[in-house]
Amino acid sequence: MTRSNNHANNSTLILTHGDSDGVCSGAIAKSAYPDSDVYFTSPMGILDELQLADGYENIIICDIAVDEGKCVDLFRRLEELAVNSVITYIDHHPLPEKCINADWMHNDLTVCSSELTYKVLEKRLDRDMRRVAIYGAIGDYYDNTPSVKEWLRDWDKRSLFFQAGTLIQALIYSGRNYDFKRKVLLPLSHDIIPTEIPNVLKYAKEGAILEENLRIHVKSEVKTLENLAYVVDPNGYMSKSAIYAASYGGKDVGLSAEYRHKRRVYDMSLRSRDTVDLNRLLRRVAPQFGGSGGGHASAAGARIPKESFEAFLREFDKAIGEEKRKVKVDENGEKGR
Ligand SMILES: [Mn+2]
Repeated sequence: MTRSNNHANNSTLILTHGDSDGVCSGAIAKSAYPDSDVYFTSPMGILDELQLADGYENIIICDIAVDEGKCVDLFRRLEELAVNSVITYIDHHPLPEKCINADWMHNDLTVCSSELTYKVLEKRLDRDMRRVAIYGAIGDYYDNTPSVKEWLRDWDKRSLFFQAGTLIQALIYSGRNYDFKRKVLLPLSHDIIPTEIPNVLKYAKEGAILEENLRIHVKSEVKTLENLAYVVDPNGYMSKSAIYAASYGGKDVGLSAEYRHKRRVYDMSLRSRDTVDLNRLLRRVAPQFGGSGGGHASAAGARIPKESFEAFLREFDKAIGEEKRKVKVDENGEKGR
């Protein structure tokens, strides 16, 4: 993260994630608290950011997963800050078991962080900011929730999807260009349509070309196991490669893996198009191979040491098969009743 000024006169601090759901959550929070400083951070960086949080009346954190290894220190620091500040922690990632739900924690696994941010801060928001929440929902694949479906009826969804897709593609293309993200977040907090924000259309177009080349590459390079389709070193967006691996491999789960020479590990991104809960499976299987993994049910990530990569793929493939059989048995049981 980059912090240009040690906080000036603003009374609110907003810390959010740099992906599209995070940018939209941050924009909604900034719309509710215009006199705020906004910074982008991550589950690994959040504790460092909070070192500089003293003196703010309000501290709002959006879309930052609570890391298993850091949660005790993180909760201790937030309780310390809560003596003098109002803390609002808005997130939709699973909470580590050892961290109990504090009263400043708004955690809901069933909706995206943008939807949750809108709902938590609704009293201070213009109703039209729902549109920004929908952009964030689409960005995180959480646009099938009851509220988002209802909110969508207020808009021409063709135009809204054009704006959302353009915004999301541009933000993905911008990668770690946090300066650009900040320049998007501010107009978004005023509900300016993405196509009117400088460079958004240009970046979206560049991103679309990269994605198209990637799609064609994955189409020819995809490999399949029984339940899993995967691509290694696709040299492009990891999550999109996982999606195209699943579709061209004709499997319910797609995986893209990239070798990291320095650490001698494979970093991977996974997508499920089925009922398979990737978060649960990865948390169980990855540690068996000296790695780690988790995330959401339908979108997750993992890191596995180089020497166990092949064995991990085979075991994970088997685990998906078992999971699917279990789901089938449950469904049949239901019908039988
Ligand atoms: Mn999110």
